[in-house]
Amino acid sequence: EVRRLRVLVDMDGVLADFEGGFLQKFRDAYPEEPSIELQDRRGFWVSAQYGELHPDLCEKAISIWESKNFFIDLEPIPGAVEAVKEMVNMKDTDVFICTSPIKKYNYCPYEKYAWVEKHFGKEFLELMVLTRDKTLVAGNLLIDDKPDISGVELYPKWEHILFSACHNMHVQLRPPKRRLHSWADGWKTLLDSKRQ
Ligand code: BVP
Repeated sequence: EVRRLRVLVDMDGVLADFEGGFLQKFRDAYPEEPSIELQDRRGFWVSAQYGELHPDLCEKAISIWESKNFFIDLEPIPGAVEAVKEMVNMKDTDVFICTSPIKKYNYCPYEKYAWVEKHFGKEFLELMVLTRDKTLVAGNLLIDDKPDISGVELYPKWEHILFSACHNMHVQLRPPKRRLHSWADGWKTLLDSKRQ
């Protein structure tokens, strides 16, 4: 008898380059406004840090990811597509793509599906889990760039692995919390550490 390993993989910041796509489209839309270099990003919420720069910039930032084609145009994170394609073919391994859509639903949920079809193929649409509360989803691992993941379930089934991103580089992890530094980091070893 083999216990299968279930891996939940986040989309924005882990598969799709939300930060890079945002910065490029923000600068194109608001060339006269100041912006934040990726190396200077701090905190998960882009809108919060832009709002600290100037109060008007919070809603200008939000207007970027609420626009049509923002999510579909995101570039893949280096190595992500190759890694996840390999992961789904691994023995005794189930993979799901677990992502929180924004509340303005006009484009985001549709474009998240379209993005997965574009970069992975139709079969991967089967793996999509869209939820605003990831604590409800049961899995052994959740690979996600958001440092604090909470919801109504106080004891989520998964171990959260923090995927490194520009905004979380300086976050000090509370042991025994672990990081995956990139898709070139040892993700197979990480998976093996959870198998029994
Ligand atoms: O769809 C993304 C964009 C949005 O939150 C979602 C994060 O999803 P997960 O990566 O957790 O699955 N988002 C929203 C804001 C501000 C809203 Br006001 C933000 O600053 N950053 C951000 O990613």
